[in-house]
Amino acid sequence: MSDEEDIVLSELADDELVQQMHDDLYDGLKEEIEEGTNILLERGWQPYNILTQALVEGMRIVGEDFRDGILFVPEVLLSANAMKAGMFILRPLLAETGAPTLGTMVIGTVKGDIHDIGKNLVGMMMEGAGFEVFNIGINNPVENFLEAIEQHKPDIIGMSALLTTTMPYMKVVIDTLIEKGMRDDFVVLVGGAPLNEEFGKAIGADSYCRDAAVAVETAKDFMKRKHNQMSASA
Ligand code: B1M
Repeated sequence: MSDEEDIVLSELADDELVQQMHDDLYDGLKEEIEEGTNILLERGWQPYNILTQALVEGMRIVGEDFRDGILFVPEVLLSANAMKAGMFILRPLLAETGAPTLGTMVIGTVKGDIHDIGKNLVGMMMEGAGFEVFNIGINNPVENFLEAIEQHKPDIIGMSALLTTTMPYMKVVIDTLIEKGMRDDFVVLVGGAPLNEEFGKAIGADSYCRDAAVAVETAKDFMKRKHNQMSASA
């Protein structure tokens, strides 16, 4: 019997359990992540704290070792899968605010890029804050954004890119909106690990969002301004 099998998650103290969840995420153990997430919920942890302290932090460690060539794509896929299983449990709880709809967002990862964990997290947090979110998935050419805009008439367009090779595609989407005379109809928010504020400005986005919490705050701010402008011109 391995050490892993000896560990009973429910017998661990909170900090040990969180530590163990980092290890389990690293090892891509989906069922253990589900179990750990449920245990922390039963112990009264806030869904947001489980998300940030157990899951996102675990994924940060995975990311470091991926960068350093210690972990490879197949292993990281397992970690991502385990992370998604935890997020799946937390999603309805994060969305359970009962708040009226603050606005509508279409969010997607841009063409050439299949990273979706951060984007999904932003979507979940936006839903939790009271936005209606249409998540159009990964690898989206500009046509997909246009189709979703037509269909959902969003207030906010969110774009995610995790690769230095795909982040320039965000400008393609924004430039297309400009060409079509639609740019000013929406707030465009961008995010993803390789981006920064300067890049966001350079491509003509309204704002770069460092993380999901910043995305929510920024979106709320823009909606507040939009409503103020509308009531001033009424
Ligand atoms: Co890839 N990957 N990956 N990867 N991967 C990175 C991004 C990388 C930094 C790893 C590294 O080398 N350290 C590196 C990019 C290097 C670069 O471009 N400079 C990299 C690479 C190279 C690759 C491949 C090319 C590897 C290969 O095939 N040789 C390949 C590319 C595939 C492709 O997209 N075409 C690849 C593949 C993969 C997997 C499929 C194995 C998997 C993705 C699984 C999935 O997403 N379903 C994967 C993963 C998991 C990662 C790392 C390890 C983790 C990303 C993640 O989920 N982080 C990542 C390393 C890293 O980022 N440190 C890496 C957790 C997530 C919560 O954070 O996504 O940053 P993040 O999202 C944050 C913020 O950025 C922000 O809010 C989120 C929540 O707070 N945010 C937004 C994100 N999107 C936003 C949108 C908004 C607002 C905020 O809109 C309003």
